[in-house]
Amino acid sequence: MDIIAKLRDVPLDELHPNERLKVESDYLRGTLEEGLADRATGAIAEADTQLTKFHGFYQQDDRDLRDERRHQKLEPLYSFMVRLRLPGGLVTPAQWQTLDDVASRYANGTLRITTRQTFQYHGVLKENLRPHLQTIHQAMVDTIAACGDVNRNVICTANPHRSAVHRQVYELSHRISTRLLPSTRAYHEIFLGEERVAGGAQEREPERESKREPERTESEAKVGDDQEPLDPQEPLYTRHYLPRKFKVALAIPPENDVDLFAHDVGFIADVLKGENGELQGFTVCIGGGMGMTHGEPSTFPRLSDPIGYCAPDAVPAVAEAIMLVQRDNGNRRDRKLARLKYTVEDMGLEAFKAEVEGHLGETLAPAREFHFENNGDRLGWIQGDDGLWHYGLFVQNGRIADFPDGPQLRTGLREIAEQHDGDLVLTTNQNVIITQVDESRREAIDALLDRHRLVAETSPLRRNAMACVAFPTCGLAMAESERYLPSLIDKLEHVMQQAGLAEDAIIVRMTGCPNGCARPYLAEIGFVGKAPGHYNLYLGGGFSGQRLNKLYRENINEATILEELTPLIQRYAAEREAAEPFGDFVIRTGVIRETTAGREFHEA
Ligand code: SRM
Ligand code: SF4
Repeated sequence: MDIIAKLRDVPLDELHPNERLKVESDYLRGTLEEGLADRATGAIAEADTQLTKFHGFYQQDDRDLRDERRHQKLEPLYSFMVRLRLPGGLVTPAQWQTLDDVASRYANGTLRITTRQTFQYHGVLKENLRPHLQTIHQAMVDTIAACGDVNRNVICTANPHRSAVHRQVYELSHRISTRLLPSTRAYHEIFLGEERVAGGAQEREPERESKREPERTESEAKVGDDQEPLDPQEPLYTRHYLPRKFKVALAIPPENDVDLFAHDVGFIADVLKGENGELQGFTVCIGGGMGMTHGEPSTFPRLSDPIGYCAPDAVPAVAEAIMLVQRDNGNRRDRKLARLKYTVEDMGLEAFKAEVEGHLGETLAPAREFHFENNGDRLGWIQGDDGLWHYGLFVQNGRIADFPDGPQLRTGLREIAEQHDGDLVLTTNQNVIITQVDESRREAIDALLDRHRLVAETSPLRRNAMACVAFPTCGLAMAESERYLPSLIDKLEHVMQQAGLAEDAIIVRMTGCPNGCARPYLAEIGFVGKAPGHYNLYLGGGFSGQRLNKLYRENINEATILEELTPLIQRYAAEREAAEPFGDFVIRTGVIRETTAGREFHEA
């Protein structure tokens, strides 16, 4: 039964309050026009703060200044975080320059690469929102559906220029993203000044899709195209939209840079072995997700399960069918239990799959085997199939800024974008790849990297570490993350060095709360904020993102973290088997029990 039929007789009051907000928002318009015009406050109406997410931005306030401003009887220092929709993370050099300009003109002077392969801006004042969105629109970039209860930025194994298969997979990320966009014109009307037409939904601007987003193919006709739409203004989502966010990833083995199993939907490329490799199809996985709530065992991270296999051309339709099953079956009463992973747990994998196949009108072929080797990025120079070179540049925690006495990342990358005509590609490990460098130009790029100190001597430990944003902008942070992890890594590097492991990699990830934005439950060593200066320590994730970790110590400070980890790292150095990753070692030696299913995550 579809969502409209399902909810016809359910009073909105019985659902989560956000459900009423969506339904009564006039397709995501709310009172945003009025709120933006109100100069008496830096904020917008409370209800509208939920709607802006669907348009790609969040109201925040500077948490470092919260108390001081309260004492001064001032309203919090409101500003907005703006997140781009950038499927596959590709930015042309011209776009890079615009996006960089915007960081100074309308935001806090930095760009932040996110764990979903896009940019975020922080500190955008209300009056700068429209100019910000209008400027990036000129560069063919938008923020539509970057947050909210819709399909989010679609991520894929980085760098379409590496091989023909990478290109095909990248194009699919665009096709999924385009196909699953909401139809409402609210964004265009409110932020870009488009006139509202009767009904409020219309065809998307063709010009915006022609340059970056491949056309829909015949076989991509929408599910139910031949039927009367449930809701003519919002045919796919209806005015109810989804119960919760929805995330899609595509990976090309043996690389699992996207952490394929962490997302609601994952497509694993099946590539025919051979000189040039040929894309055969995709194994389809559903039901991944990271977020949980401390002290609520009904919430847990979960890895996705394979449900079948499909041809490359069928991928967008399969993603849509999965989204429709989630739309109609996801929990709309409790947002903590509303993600697809819980719908899968409630319905059972087979029943969920059967509904997907019902939408598709055909059964999925059996899932095929796949093999992942790592979930990091390939940093430094690598050569693509066409002979061009690509440079993977490490960006600590994704923050592109000019650091005093450190790398001049903004200036350096800006200069590269000005002088080089290849694309720049963001990765889901918060790094950037300078692509399509001809052999003859490598020296020039190396010189720029050197001049701006972009390539510091970093340990494998640091290069494989990742932190979420947390303080001062994230309203949900319980502890520091991006601002703290580098100094903890300094200390852990020392421990690694003392143990003779200076050249070894262990996947370390930190988040400021249990929501899991840096996918910490996949780390070999995961830190999850509990309170200021205190973290839960998780151990035993897989080196290729294939296994969840488990709680080892709760609510510990830095001194205890080092006390706990030092002997374990020393023991790892002394007792590990050849090429045994740290996560496997702690399980083999009984330090921690293996987590084999998300619902068992909390079991000791
Ligand atoms: Fe996230 C909420 C930052 C990737 C799970 N996330 C937030 C918010 C918007 C806080 C809020 O709701 O007020 C954070 C804004 C912080 C700030 O100041 O910028 C935030 N999430 C991020 C980013 C920027 C982390 C980063 O350091 O890169 C990532 C942006 C991704 C993007 O470009 O779209 C980010 N968030 C993730 C991921 C990783 C992923 O998707 O691969 C996850 C775990 C995967 C998953 O979804 O299960 C993730 N974020 C969450 C959750 C928990 C969701 C859940 O259903 O369990 C929240 C809280 C919520 O939605 O209620 C959240
Ligand atoms: Fe904020 Fe928590 Fe996400 Fe970190 S994990 S960015 S603290 S919501």
